[in-house]
Parts: sequence; C-alpha cells; structure tokens
Amino acid sequence: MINVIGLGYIGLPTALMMASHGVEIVGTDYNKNLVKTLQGGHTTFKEDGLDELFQNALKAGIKFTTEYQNTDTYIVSVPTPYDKFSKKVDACYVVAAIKEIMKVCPKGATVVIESTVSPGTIDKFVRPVIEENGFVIGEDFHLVHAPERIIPGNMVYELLHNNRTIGADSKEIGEKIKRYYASFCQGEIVVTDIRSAEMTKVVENTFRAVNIAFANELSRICRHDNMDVYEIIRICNMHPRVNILQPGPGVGGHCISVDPWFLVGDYPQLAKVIDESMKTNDSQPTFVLNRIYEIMKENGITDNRRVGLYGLTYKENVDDYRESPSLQMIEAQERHLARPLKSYDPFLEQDIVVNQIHDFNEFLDGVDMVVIMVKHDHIKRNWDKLKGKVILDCHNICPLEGVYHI
Ligand code: SAJ
Repeated sequence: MINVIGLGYIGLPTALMMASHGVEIVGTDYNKNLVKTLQGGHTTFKEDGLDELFQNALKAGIKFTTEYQNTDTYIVSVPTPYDKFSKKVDACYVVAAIKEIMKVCPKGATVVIESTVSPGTIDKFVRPVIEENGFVIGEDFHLVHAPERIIPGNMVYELLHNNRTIGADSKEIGEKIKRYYASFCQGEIVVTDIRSAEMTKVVENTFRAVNIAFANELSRICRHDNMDVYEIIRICNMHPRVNILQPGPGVGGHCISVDPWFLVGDYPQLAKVIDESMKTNDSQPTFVLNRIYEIMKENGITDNRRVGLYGLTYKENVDDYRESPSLQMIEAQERHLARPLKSYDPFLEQDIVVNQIHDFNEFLDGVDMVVIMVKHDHIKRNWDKLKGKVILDCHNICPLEGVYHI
C-alpha cells in the first residue's frame, strides 16, 4: 500500500492514477474539508479527465483520510513555496510531512518526495531531520525524489505519457519505486541520484521561464519600433533549431513563476540570466498596465471603470489563479487608482477580487475596452459579442479588426 501525503493539484491525480492501475492507495491530507469533499465523492478542482479518473479510483478502492498510515511506501506531494526575500525554497511542509511519517512508519519504509525542491534541499533539510529521529538512511529509512512534471490543463494525459525522473540513493530502491510509476506511466523513467533529480526539475521550469522572458523582451523591443513580434517569432520558429515561446501578460502559476527563483536564491552570483529573466516576467503585468493607459488615452477612455480584464486565472482553461498576471496587475493598479478595473473569468464562480463580474454579458455591458488576459476557449466562441469594443489582446488570438497587442 502507498500512502500519498498531500491531495492537491499533483498528489490527487497521482493517487487516483496509481489506484486506477491496481496499486492500493490511501490519500492523506491535513485539510479536513478537502478530505470530506473527496470522501463525499467529489473532486476539488477542474481538470480534463479528472472526474472519470476519480470514479475509476473509487471503484478500485482508494481511501481518503486526515491520518498518516503505517505502510512501507509514502509519496509526499505538499507545497514548496519560496521565501520572497531570500528567494530560497521553503521546505517546511515537506519536513513537517516527514516528521509525521516517522511517527507511524515501520523500519525500512521508503519516502518519495514529489514536491519540487531546489538542488541540495533534501541533503540540507530532510536528511538531518530523519537522522535526528534515530533513523539510519539507507537502512531503516529510504529517500527518493520523483519530481512531478505534469502541466495543469493536460494533467491526466501527461501523467500517462510524460517521461519521468527518479532520484534515489541506491539503484535498488530507485528501481523498486520505478515499478510503481511504471504501473501507469507509458513514458521513459530514468533513475538517477537525488541531487540530479532535484536539479533537473528546477532547470526544466527555468528553461521555460527564460524562454518566455526572451519572448516578453522581444515584444517590448518590437513595440518600441512598431514591429509585429508574433510574425517575427513565427518566422524565426520556422528555423529548425529555434523555438521561441510566446509573449504574454506575465507568468503565473506555482511553478514557472517560482522555481527559477530557487536558483537565484541559492546562486545569486552565478544565476544572472535567470535573475534578469524573472524580473522581466514579473514586470510584464506593469508593462501591460501601461499599455492599457496608452490605449485608453488614444481612444478617449478616461474612466478606468469602463475597462475590463477578461481572465483572472494564471492561464487558459484552468481554475487556478495562484500568482496570476491579472491579480498582479490589479494589485499594481490599485496602488495608483482608487477604482479597480472590472474583471470576469468563466472558470471562477467565487469572488476573488473586487469589481469581479460573474455574468459575461453584464461584464461586457459595463465596459468600452476589454483586455484579453487569458486565452480561455470560452472567449474564442464569443468574438461576436466583442464587436465594437476597444480590445487589447495579450495573446494574439482575436480575429477582429483593429485589435491592439502588447
Ligand atoms: N506562458 C507564456 N508564454 C508561453 C507559455 C506560457 O507567457 O509561451 C505563461 C502562461 O500563460 C502561464 C505561465 O507562463 O502564466 C506558466 O504556464 P505554463 O503552461 O508554461 O506552465 P505551468 O506552470 O502550468 O506548468 C509548468 C510545466 N513545466 C514545463 O513545461 C517545463 C509543467 O510541466 C510542470 O509540471 C509544472 O510547471 C510544475 O508543476 O512544475
């Protein structure tokens, strides 16, 4: 039996996937309401294919509880935030989970950490705690790092098909854990050491952050001299060895906007490109805000209550709004103006900001200018309704005439 600790965006789909493929799973989370919801037969967030997977896992006998289980294998999938000042990873939740596991686990248990951590975190923060508790690592307690790699919006597919990395102290333990993941994963599973596994995960997300920052910087250069950044990137990407990502209103979510900071925090003198890239991405919402003011002026819009942000989530077709560019922009704008912009998001039923409108038609009625912050499929079905509005399209998706870009 495997006890999956942390039933959030990664832990839940992983637990469901393993259970659906014949592994006995108990999922544990300290959040009583979340566990209650799962026990009541409901998932806690929206994701393609998740509900079906959930039903399969229930049929296969998955259990949910707030209690840690006595078993020989654990998968830890708890948040790893970063400290905004030091830029370093905060491993407190991982360490807390390990401490709880040690209270109940038998000798020889294996603990797989899926949460993203910066290179050296397991050596610095996890091993000492285990040793202080009288366990000998490699004999009566085994550590594995198997960083998740799935992308929100396509999690179920990617869980099945992505290649994976497993870092372990010994080949034997690495291979044992590989067999569990191989129960469902059709990709290649590489076994390496723990520090390499830690580093590869952070590097993958850093590569994407730097690439997006490059695209964002290009958009500023092109704006400065009135060139079409999308056309330029499209043509450059026709070169067989060029693959530039797309500029946007900023980088949100809990991965690409966070993980690269770990390297800046740990190697401030060495991680120069990464540092600058993160600053570029972080300043993109303010860049877009200035663009909004510019376009308002050009169109004689003087009342910012007549401007509406379409999309509050951190990216398209998900209901996750952590670190979202829209929220960053609203925060920046509130510092200057007393009247926050209107906003609307088809994926969010609950209120997360002031002036959030919950009906699309009512949102449109109240504004002269629409800023497309998120490229939800919903907007692509509604171009007709945007006719006659001033539009700032931060993703170059709107087919209407006279649309502004970043
Ligand atoms: N974005 C752009 N331009 C682009 C692509 C994305 O501005 O061309 C923005 C998005 O709008 C969003 C942010 O970047 O605000 C991040 O979105 P994303 O779709 O690039 O990535 P995440 O954060 O949802 O998921 C990433 C993935 N990592 C990589 O692709 C290397 C995923 O595979 C990881 O599992 C995940 O981080 C994670 O949990 O670490």
